[in-house]
Amino acid sequence: MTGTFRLIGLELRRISLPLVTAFTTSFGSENHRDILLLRVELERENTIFEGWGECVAPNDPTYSAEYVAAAEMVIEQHLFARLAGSERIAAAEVHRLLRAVKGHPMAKASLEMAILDAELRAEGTCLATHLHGDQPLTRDRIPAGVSVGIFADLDQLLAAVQGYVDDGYQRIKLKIQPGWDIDPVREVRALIGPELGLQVDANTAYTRHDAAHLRLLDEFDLLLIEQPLPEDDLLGHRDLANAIDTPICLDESIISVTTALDAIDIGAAEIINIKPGRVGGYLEARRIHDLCRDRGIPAWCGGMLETGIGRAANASLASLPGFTLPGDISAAERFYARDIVVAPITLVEGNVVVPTSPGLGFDLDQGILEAATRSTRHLRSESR
Ligand code: OSB
Ligand code: MG
Repeated sequence: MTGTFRLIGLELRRISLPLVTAFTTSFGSENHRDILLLRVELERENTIFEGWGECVAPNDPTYSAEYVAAAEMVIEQHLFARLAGSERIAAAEVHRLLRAVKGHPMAKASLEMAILDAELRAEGTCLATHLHGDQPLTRDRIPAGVSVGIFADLDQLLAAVQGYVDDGYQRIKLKIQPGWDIDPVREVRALIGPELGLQVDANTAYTRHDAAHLRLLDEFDLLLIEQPLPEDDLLGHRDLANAIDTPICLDESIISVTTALDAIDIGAAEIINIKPGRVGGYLEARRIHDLCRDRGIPAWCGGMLETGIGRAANASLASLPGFTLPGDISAAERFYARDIVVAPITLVEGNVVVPTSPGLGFDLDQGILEAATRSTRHLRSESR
């Protein structure tokens, strides 16, 4: 990356998008998303470069402590000034520049993302190429997986799963919780047959005392069980990994390359779900990818109901070779009737095409974006 950028402006834009169907997990249900988008303006030699980022912080603090209103506030009150005050800015520096502020990885990731988008657009490089570094790109498409929420009854679940199978998804992930686990998994396995990849995600809904119950899942040949126990219970996950055959995959517990290393070392993470927002950005996500690859730990790219901005970036990240399992990378229409980008991600024979255009790999549909916008705020660097 050549030249020196300065961060001179930031737009904080809140949009509202309805979900095509309510999405229910063990921690709650939502039927619309209130999303924070960022637009940065970087200046280099009197030219302005624009970049967009998406903050994946959800409406409520129920997946982790972060939520959209707090993310907007911490960016405005604490994060922006630390970047705007820097003589030169680069996406690769954002993690370090923001380290003094504890937590808020999703807010930090969205800033890094917007700056990365601007840099890559300025250089004419796509995110997949950038993330690969010296390594050659080995795939231009990645297998699509879908995350299926909890339903009021089994018939509705089976109808939804059948629809996704018909769409061509290559693996199905079912959300589970106590009272919605063994039977739904049995029925779905019977519906989809023995070949299609099937996995479950508990979003921390079980306890250390549930090992005997979770062992009942072993007969369904699942790819993995994701985050059965609370995020701080690494030893509980290790013990569970020893008690059941289904591989343990961590999501919420993995907040950095350090936690990933510890979880792998003690045997708490047999597989890792890598989500850029949860770990503070795409660059930390790549470091965790590299670690998993070096340690022979299967990894896959998670999702947070992203719009076309984050969905394009995730598809680019997921093209790295260490993502050996299908991710939660679905067509935009799985969540949104009308995405905010010009060419929403679709499925091509059960795959998602890796974006190749400069930046994160999307173009915004300005009309849709304006119609979805609920508020905008502008911050400017004080030295300008
Ligand atoms: O735990 O993976 C999760 C969505 C929101 C918050 C947490 C999770 C999820 C999903 C959906 O499972 C993933 C997606 O398809 O975007
Ligand atoms: Mg999860």
